[in-house]
Amino acid sequence: MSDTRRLLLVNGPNLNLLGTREPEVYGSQTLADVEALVTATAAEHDLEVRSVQSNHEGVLIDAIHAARTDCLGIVINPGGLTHTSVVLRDALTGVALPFAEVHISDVHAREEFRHHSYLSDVATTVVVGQGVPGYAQAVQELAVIIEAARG
Ligand code: CA2
Repeated sequence: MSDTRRLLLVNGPNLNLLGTREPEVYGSQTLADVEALVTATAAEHDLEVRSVQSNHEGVLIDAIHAARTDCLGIVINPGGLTHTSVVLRDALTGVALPFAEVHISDVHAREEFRHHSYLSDVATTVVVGQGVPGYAQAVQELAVIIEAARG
């Protein structure tokens, strides 16, 4: 177990396209902006951040497994995998780290197929429809929970 206080930030499929299209749904900020916001917010809580974005489910799962030994929690926007992926759920429950599920858009106000998440009932906290600032909210909520758990 590492002594470094670190969070894993996970962004799933297609989130590399943030800021390039659909600004009416996802805003105009880029993935780099998201990663900078999360890093700055985590630093306020004396936490480092390791960021991963991938369009491949297995890459995300490997990153989550690696976090088991050297991260204190996970902030994840699983993208469309939210609505399909039992294996992502199993990876997150398997590592037993607190995790925050983030959605930029209000998934509950969109198509029916976006209303169900395979993660929400096992997430430590869920932040939906707050735009990119929702990632900062997720870090803050997770940091409080991590501190409480460490005593
Ligand atoms: O609202 C969110 O953050 C979502 O997780 C984003 C996913 C979507 O499938 C979920 O239902 C809700 C889609 C990510 C794709 O992001 C793009 C961003 C800009 C342009 C195109 C795609």
